[in-house]
Amino acid sequence: MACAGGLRLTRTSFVHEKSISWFPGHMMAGLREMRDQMRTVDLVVETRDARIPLSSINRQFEQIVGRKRRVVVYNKADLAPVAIQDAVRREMAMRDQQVLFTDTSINRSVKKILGVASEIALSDPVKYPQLVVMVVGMPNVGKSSLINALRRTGINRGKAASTGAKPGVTRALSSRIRVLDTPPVYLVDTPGVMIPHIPDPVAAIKVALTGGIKDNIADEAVLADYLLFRLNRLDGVDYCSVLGIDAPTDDIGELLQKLGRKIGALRRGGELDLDKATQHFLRAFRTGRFGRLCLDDLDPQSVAAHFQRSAEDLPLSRSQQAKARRAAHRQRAMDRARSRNQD
Ligand SMILES: Nc1nc2c(ncn2[C@@H]2O[C@H](COP(=O)(O)OP(=O)(O)O)[C@@H](O)[C@H]2O)c(=O)[nH]1
Ligand SMILES: [Mg+2]
Repeated sequence: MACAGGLRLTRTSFVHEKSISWFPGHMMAGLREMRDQMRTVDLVVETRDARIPLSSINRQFEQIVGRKRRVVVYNKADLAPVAIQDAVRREMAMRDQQVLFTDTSINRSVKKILGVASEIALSDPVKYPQLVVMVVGMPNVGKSSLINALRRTGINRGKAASTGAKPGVTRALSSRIRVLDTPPVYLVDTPGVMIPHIPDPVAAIKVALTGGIKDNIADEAVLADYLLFRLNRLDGVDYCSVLGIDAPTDDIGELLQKLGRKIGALRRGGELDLDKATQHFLRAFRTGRFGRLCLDDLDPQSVAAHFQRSAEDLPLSRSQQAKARRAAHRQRAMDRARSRNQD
């Protein structure tokens, strides 16, 4: 139970049918370019979000990476419970994935990646006069921050890749960025790539909650509703104290009313601004104010079910890709119309 006060949970499951699609042209182009450049790459760093160890896996990278060496980096480890690390390591090792956990603000944690890269480079200096590492992952997992952190740690140099709190900051592959002198290691930054169609709508909600999907594409009311559902099922999360409300609830309408009053979110005329309350609630989660949280279930059955489901979701055919592109095009047109109306 989340807060003191004996909340009786009214919901036992979260049902949401509609998945979120966000696959703009720069992702398609980025994916193509990654595939083209893969020939010259020696190691792939596949970056995921430690708060959603399963939902931040994008199977499209499997096809691109092929048999190249890969290390999986779970970034933003500072926002996820330390206790999940063993389970994630174990489950991924069963699937032949070597896993590291990082927080880009801590040199010691990113240094482990340089360790893996140097080991490969030093194992065969003739084959690897310089080692090229490509950093891939979903939007906003921290790829560019990781590259900057590696450069800071490896050669004590400043930022080379631009970063941002919103997804979609990096839109094209970067040129090679030096991160280590001996042995010489270079990194390539890439744009974040979403799964064109996420088969599980709740997984899409989790990606959006952790900031992987552009704001106006996901329905924030649904994100907030799921967040509350999840918080109520996590032990030891006292969201009432964090938000300054008196009692827990399983009703998102009630929570937003209370929160809106608490933070004084009012429209002109005195009416409660529930959109503002929603954004406040989502921001509290995204900035880690509810403590370290993981949104995926990591017991062996749930992990197996996740991999099973994504294996059944076959790669997109050409016509599906075209459909995803058209959907993204329509979405952009709608976004433009919406922002014109707001002006
Ligand atoms: N808490 C936390 N935030 C991070 C970490 N790494 C990156 N970020 C933040 O996540 C956001 C996205 O980072 P960015 O590097 O642009 O992600 P990219 O889209 O994958 O290149 C930025 O606001 C970063 O400051 C981390 O290890 N911990
Ligand atoms: Mg980036």
